[in-house]
Amino acid sequence: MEKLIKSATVLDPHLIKNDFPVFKRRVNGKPLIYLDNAATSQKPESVINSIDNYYRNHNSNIHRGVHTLSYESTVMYEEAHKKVAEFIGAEDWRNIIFTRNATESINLLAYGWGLHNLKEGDEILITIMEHHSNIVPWQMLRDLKGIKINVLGVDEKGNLKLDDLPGLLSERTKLVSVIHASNVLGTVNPVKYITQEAKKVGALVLIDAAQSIPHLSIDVNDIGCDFLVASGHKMLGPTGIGFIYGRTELLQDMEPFMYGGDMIEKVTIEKTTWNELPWKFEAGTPNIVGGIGLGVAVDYLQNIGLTNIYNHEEELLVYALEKMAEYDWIKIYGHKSDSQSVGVISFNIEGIHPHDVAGMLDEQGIAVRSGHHCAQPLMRELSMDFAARVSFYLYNTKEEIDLCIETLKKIKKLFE
Ligand code: C6P
Repeated sequence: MEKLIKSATVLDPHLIKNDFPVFKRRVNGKPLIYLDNAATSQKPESVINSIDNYYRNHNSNIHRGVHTLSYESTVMYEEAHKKVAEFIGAEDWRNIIFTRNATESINLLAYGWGLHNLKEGDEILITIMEHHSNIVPWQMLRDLKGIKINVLGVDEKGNLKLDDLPGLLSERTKLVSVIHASNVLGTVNPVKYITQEAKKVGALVLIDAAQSIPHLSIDVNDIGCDFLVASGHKMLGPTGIGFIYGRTELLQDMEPFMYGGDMIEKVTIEKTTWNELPWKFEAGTPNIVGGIGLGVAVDYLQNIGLTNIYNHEEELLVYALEKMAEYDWIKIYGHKSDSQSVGVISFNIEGIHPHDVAGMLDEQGIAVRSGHHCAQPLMRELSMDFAARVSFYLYNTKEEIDLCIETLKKIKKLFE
């Protein structure tokens, strides 16, 4: 509640809503209030049109033919890699590998890098804040290779216990894999500092940017990380597309994750050599239209400006936290310090199961998530099994937050 709005917003969410066709529909007879953006974002008309346009006018396989459509598809798909590279400050588009999502990206790194580079006694450092997708693949490696997983904890304010960091790092640490923004608490972790500390012991650094990249300007060179992963669907793009950024030398040294068509240079029955980056890691016919749609989503975000988006969400976050704090029957998790946060608030209402809260909000057209948010170790640490969660994006308004809180008040009354 100590958060302060640092800058005035210059973004009009009412105008932005016009770009998103889904807001024309009603849910349970009410205008849709979409507060489940951490699960997935809505899609602007331009992204939807790009998918429609691709299938109507360009549909063809990439890298497979000399005909016009194949050439156009190939150029469009490569162009999308370039847009993502530029978006995160990567020096070369070949450092961007398209995957299905952040989960597949981390698995690709666990198999492609971890399986071949880690040995018994090596250590990986994660945090208790991680999404399951940044825990379970490393457990697979722990069981296969005999590596150890160390875990950095959180304090009662919802921040990482950074004082413990040096004690958890040693020359045995080969990878630090850390969530940038928590999908439960909203906390934005100081990944540049963590990277600097990891580098002191020679560890590689992987950033899970699934919840940060839709809201914050990211520069992989400024952070200094070796790998960064994200999902397109949380940043206005289609589902089924995500990416990995990796440093060139590391990607070149890594083994492929999937084997088959397009990832090869030359195949004989005895031996195969690999294609150049990024195709070495994009086996088979990829999600071409998904990649193109993601490129258009990046255009949209850049047009609005990440600073404007962040400032708007910060204003919504401060507003919502202040309003929710007026009711002592709402328990909010995290947000107890002035450290940076994205617009995510997990909460519980005394005596009411969060699934009931989410269900009754839905009756009023208000979409929120309830559950364990795929972060069970963090939930356990915070002494909760489930929570309801609101999460904001560029099209949300203060009026929507008011309506959500008014509905929470009605739900509370009903249960009394
Ligand atoms: N979190 C949420 O509602 P995928 O499912 O692969 O697109 O994203 C996985 C993922 C990885 N890291 C973080 C920090 C995430 O928040 C997520 C997805 C969603 O919180 C779905 S569980």
